[in-house]
Amino acid sequence: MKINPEVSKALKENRPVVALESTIISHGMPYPKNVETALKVEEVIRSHGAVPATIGIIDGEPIIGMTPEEIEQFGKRKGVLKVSRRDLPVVYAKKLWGATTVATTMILANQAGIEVFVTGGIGGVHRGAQETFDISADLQELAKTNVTVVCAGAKAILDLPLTLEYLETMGVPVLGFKTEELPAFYNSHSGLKVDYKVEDAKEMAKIIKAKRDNSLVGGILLTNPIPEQYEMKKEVIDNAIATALKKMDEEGVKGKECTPFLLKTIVELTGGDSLESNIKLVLNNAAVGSEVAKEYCNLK
Ligand code: PSU
Ligand code: MN
Repeated sequence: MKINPEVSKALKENRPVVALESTIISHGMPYPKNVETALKVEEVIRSHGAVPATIGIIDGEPIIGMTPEEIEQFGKRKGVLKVSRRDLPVVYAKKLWGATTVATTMILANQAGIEVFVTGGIGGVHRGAQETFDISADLQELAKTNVTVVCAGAKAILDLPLTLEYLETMGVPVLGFKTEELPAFYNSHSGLKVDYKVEDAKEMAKIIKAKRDNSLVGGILLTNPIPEQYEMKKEVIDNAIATALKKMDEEGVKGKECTPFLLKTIVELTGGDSLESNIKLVLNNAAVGSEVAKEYCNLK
């Protein structure tokens, strides 16, 4: 893998590094907002004294800490594959371009020695998974890879109660940053409880350290609610999700296309409002993730 010199220097000196995924750029948001957001997220991380490492695969080589030019390429280039765990060997061998999902970003971050990863939302158990078996590989990865993922919960395109059950079975701690409620991505209320509330970044760092010190293999999910002023109205977003799910069914969209299709359709249906909320929550997660990474370095 190719580790950006700034990133490897920070890792050697025990300074905070925050990993970022690239599927959110290539498949999660439209151009050019995807690139603008990816660069802004990096800026927020820097402003908190941490080093960003956006992760992706170029010509079969994992890149840990992309340049702005590379991020631009992931934002607009056609044919960048959405790469989850099962795709990795093929993408490496065939020397393809691959955008990393939460699962794959965790794998590569872990191999590079980065322990904190910030994104918008994770994949989960899809609605109707009882029949389709559509459960994101992100959940299995959280069970086995030592990376803390900071996100705004999982969005209601998924079955949130089943996602929580799955994570419990897999032994993944699901924590709420200053909240007891699982945030629902576009708004902070899901009506579901997280396992534990975390008071601040320092406490979160202690939890990560306790997991590592006691050889408890696997990730941690830190959910961080979208700031109130950027929330979407529940009925607006619920309607958009319902319409998007119906459209997905009618058009026969399946497998790895589901999440990108739903995200794109919801942006269209809300006239771009959902995209604005999505951007704001990622920036907010970047701030929290950076603080957690900093506190964790202080403990190490
Ligand atoms: N949720 C979002 N935005 C995203 C994704 C999820 O709000 O961009 C992406 C992430 O990369 C996540 C992936 O890992 O979708 C999950 O896809 P799947 O359900 O196919 O595993
Ligand atoms: Mn899936």
